[in-house]
Amino acid sequence: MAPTIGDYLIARLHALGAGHVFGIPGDYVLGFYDQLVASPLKIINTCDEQGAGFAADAYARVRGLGVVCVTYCVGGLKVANPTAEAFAEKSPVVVISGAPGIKERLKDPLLHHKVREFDTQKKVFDQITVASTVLSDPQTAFQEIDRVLHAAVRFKRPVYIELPRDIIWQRGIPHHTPREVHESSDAVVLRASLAEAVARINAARKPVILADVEVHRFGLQRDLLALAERTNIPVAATILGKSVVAEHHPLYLGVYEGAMGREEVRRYVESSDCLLMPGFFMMDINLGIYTARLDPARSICVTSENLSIGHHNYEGVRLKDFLRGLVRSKLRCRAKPKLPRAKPAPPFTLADATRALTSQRLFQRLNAFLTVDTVVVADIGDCLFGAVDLSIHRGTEFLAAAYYASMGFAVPAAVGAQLANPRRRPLVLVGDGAFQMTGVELATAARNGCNPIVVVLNNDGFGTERHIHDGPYNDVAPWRFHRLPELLGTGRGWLVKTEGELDAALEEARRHTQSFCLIEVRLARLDRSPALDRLAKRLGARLRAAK
Ligand SMILES: Cc1ncc(C[n+]2csc(CCOP(=O)(O)OP(=O)(O)O)c2C)c(N)n1
Ligand SMILES: [Mg+2]
Repeated sequence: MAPTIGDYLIARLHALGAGHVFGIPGDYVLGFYDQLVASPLKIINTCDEQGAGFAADAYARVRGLGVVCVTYCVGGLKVANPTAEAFAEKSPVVVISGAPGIKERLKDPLLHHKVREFDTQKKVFDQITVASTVLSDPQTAFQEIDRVLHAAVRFKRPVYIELPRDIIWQRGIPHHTPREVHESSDAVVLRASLAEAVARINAARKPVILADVEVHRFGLQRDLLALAERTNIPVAATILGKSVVAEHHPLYLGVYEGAMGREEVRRYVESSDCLLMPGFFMMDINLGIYTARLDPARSICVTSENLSIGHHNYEGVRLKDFLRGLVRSKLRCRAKPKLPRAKPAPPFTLADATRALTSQRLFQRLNAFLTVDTVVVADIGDCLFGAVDLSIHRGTEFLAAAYYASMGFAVPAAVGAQLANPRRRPLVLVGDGAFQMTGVELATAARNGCNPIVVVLNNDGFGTERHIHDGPYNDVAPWRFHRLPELLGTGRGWLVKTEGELDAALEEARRHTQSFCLIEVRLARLDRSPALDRLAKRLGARLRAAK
């Protein structure tokens, strides 16, 4: 007998690597929640659907597929923002929404949660996913599930599956086997593109690899490393690609972000006569808010969507085939390049324990705190700018929504990241403003045995915005963040104002592994990290020069 549609969906999600489903139920999806309870997938109830969306996004980045399951419109539309983020930053999240049954829709009644038409929510998700479906017909439901899930995995972008509540118990067609889709490159075009790329790279005096987000999403870190090590071509990463290469690797140059980043990295990358840019997207953040000077004529840009070498475009070449093809090609091995090394972070010494903390000293101390088991999860704000200078030990250990830049990502994302890989303990960096949006998801962390260390950078409001343009709208209510454990009945909190207090709190937090730790760090209102300072100064200088 064929499985029910709900069970088939669950089986496919599980087969594709998902072990958890984030969300909040409602009457339109309760039946499917019952099917989930009886399945190998574990339900993670969050405090709010937006938190579930961010958690699923982080889970997908770490594990390859994330799932969020919510009720119709009131839940679904709250997940629209994290889904938009997953789309913009290439994260394969499956959004499952319950919905009124097909039979209930006859005569177009006004059922609760309906906005305008029955397909209003579906239309919204059509804009922010790569594939979407309403499972309205048992005859086609299995194929539809296959089609949509394949798109998530193929394009590393979110998809939407709507489950009318009367469909989940119905059975699909018998003897259905999921379609395995293997897409391969056009062999002739692949050969021609590799020939041109190899010739360019071999002829180049100073080739550089600039690796971005898709290397991580398509799991090509090892291939990238093999390419670099075979040829001794140095590797820089974008902010979105930060940590695709272990940052202690001898061929690692640093984060490239135009004028926003370290000057030596900028100069090295921009003076390259052959830039290989795997998985690179020309977004303003990667381009250092358009301060980047990258010449397309000297670039080899390859993504899951297209391939261009100089001004030549090649159709039908897959990113993986191209990168692996390069590794197998006759690329010449060069002498080890002399790289402009970042000055090693000065060992953190506590000269004066009573000195008031600054953002600069905070990040110096945090740099010394990282281990190979840490995953850094940064929110938007000065915590992200400061985090760019942290030195991440192994691959895949830095998570941030640096491009879409929605505040409130970090705390729920830490829950998703830790459930996806329980061997890593998250270090969450989040501003006071962003924490007020989703920090309550620490309750979800506690409930599910997660133990992130959360550093709240409390600078009394929207600090980043104060540096751009200040006004009373950048103030936030003063919370006693460190007392959240009292409310939640678990976790530990510290309020730190001095270097000595920070030092002690971090060491205690390292030892306190049984629940979450929340370290509220008081900073001066207009304090800023060295990275944000660099950005402000460089942009200021450029603006003056342009006058
Ligand atoms: C959801 C959302 N709302 C508004 C913004 C605009 N925004 C960008 S940074 C910022 C201030 C962040 O404040 P906080 O979290 O305290 O960090 P800080 O800048 O003080 O370091 C705001 C409001 C945003 N990026 N995302
Ligand atoms: Mg702030």
